[in-house]
Amino acid sequence: MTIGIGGAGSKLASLMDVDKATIVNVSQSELNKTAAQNKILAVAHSTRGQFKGAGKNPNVGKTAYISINEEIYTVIKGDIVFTSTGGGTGNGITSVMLEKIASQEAVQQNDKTMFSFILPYVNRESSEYVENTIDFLLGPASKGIDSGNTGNIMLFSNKLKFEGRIAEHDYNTMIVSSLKNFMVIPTKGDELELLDGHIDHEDFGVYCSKPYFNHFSQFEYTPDKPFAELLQENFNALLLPPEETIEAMFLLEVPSKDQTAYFYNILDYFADDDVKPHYGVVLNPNIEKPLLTMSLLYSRKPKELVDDFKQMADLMTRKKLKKSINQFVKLEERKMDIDTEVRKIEESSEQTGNSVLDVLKRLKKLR
Ligand SMILES: Nc1nc2c(ncn2[C@@H]2O[C@H](COP(=O)(O)OP(=O)(O)OP(=O)(O)O)[C@@H](O)[C@H]2O)c(=O)[nH]1
Ligand SMILES: [Mg+2]
Repeated sequence: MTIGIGGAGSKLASLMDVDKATIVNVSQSELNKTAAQNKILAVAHSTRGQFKGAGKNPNVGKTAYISINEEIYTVIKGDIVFTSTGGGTGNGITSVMLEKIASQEAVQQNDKTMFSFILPYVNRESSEYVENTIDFLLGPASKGIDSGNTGNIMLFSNKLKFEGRIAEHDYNTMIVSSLKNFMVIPTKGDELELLDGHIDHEDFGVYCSKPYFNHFSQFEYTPDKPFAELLQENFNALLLPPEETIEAMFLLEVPSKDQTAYFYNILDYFADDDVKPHYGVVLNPNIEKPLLTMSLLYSRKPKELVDDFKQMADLMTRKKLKKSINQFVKLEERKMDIDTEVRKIEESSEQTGNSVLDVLKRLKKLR
């Protein structure tokens, strides 16, 4: 079963699993818009109508979590949760959920939940989405991962959506098909003639229950190119690029049995880093060229990602600060150079180790 929380999460869950998806929102009208088997309304404020969203405020989602705590916690066990990290509903509800998961002593392998996060594209999306994302990644997401109690985490990004000017529904379809290509690995192992290795449902379940980031992609395999190059060229543009691989899994489908031995090339590539992938090679007479479905697990914290987000957030804050100084200070009288003022604040924040963003928050220049 698939669970979608908030606007983006619900649309993706519904596409992934139209027959059995559960969607959660604080807004009845948003719930009405998306088809799903099971709909859960989280109550944010008892006195307010249930037709508004969280208005990009994760605290609304966090408060609303209490109303669905028991129900949702049972529903997500062993399943996949989709949520964006930028909005208020998905971020807020999932934050509390992750804190709760992190506080458990140990979660059994079968009960581990996989998470698909949809990250905003910094260059085009609002600063609230970006700030919420930074808080989410550094806080509850990190806690959840560090506890070892989550399953795989998929970091989808809206970068390609904006850069490629792709319509929302089409982009969601791309995300879902790419995830399905990975999830179908053990079923293909059942249905197609096995030529070497094997990934059964149990192996696959164990792999998915590991608390690491999962980067998967699917591409034509050719022995003509070094595998390192081929893999690099075929990273999944819907996901953030992976860091150093600690575990891997692949399914190689070949149209002809004499291509079976290709898989040794892939094992050789990983052996350099002492990674021994789980693999299966199957005969698929319906394809023309060998097809590889590859998954890489990596554990490093997405620090670069957060740094990226922070840099952009600081840049936006600098712009806001310029605007606000322009508004409130009579430049003619004080002959103040805005750039110097901004720099001063930046320098003082560097000395104290705080970002411009933090300093401004303290100065109440921001929300
Ligand atoms: N890929 C994709 N991203 C989406 C979609 N809908 C919203 N987003 C992104 O998700 C973020 C906004 O989060 P939503 O899921 O709309 O927000 P929410 O969780 O419902 O929270 P509130 O609306 O604030 O109550 C932004 O980064 C949007 O670009 C979608 O259908 N597909
Ligand atoms: Mg919403």
